[in-house]
Amino acid sequence: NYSFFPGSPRWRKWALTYALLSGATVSTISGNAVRQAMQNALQKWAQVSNFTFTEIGRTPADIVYGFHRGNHGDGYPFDGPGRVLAHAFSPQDGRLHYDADEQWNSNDGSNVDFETVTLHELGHIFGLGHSNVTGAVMFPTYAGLRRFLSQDDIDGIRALY
Ligand code: TQI
Ligand code: CA
Ligand code: ZN
Ligand code: ZN
Repeated sequence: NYSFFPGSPRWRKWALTYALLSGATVSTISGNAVRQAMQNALQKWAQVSNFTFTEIGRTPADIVYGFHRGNHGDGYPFDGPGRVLAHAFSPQDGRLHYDADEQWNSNDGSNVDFETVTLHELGHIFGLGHSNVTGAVMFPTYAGLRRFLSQDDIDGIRALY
């Protein structure tokens, strides 16, 4: 089943803002494709919760996402192509980092699917830990495209909020 972070940290408001941090650039995916995939993933969580999301063109924002490579100053260095793809912090931190050294591609399933990873990392942003349900977005194994929330993910966010 779903899980929460220790102490069940959560957001204390429903209207969250988000912003794309201009950091490392990635050749395989455009800025617009990144923003579109983020919008799609946020929409899927919004459909099953009371959250609303508004993009703003500056920081600070509640959710700040962007690409970083190698050691990027938060104590959790990225590791080049493969293995760690992204990480996110628990509420109410809001940082979501993607490893700029991956073959990100929002449409090609043979590469790392940006929307799939985003859907998972947003779960962490909201306070969900990992699930042991195979097929849940919060199941901690990447196995290609997984762009829809499972009932377990929905039960998790509804139990937390
Ligand atoms: N990144 C890990 C993850 O997001 C980082 C991590 C490990 C983590 N333990 C954590 C983050 C506990 C928050 C709390 O799970 S990852 C997948 C999946 C990763 C993995 O790069 O390994 C996805 C990122 F689920 F497919 F394995 C995205 Cl979808
Ligand atoms: Ca990596
Ligand atoms: Zn980081
Ligand atoms: Zn995870």
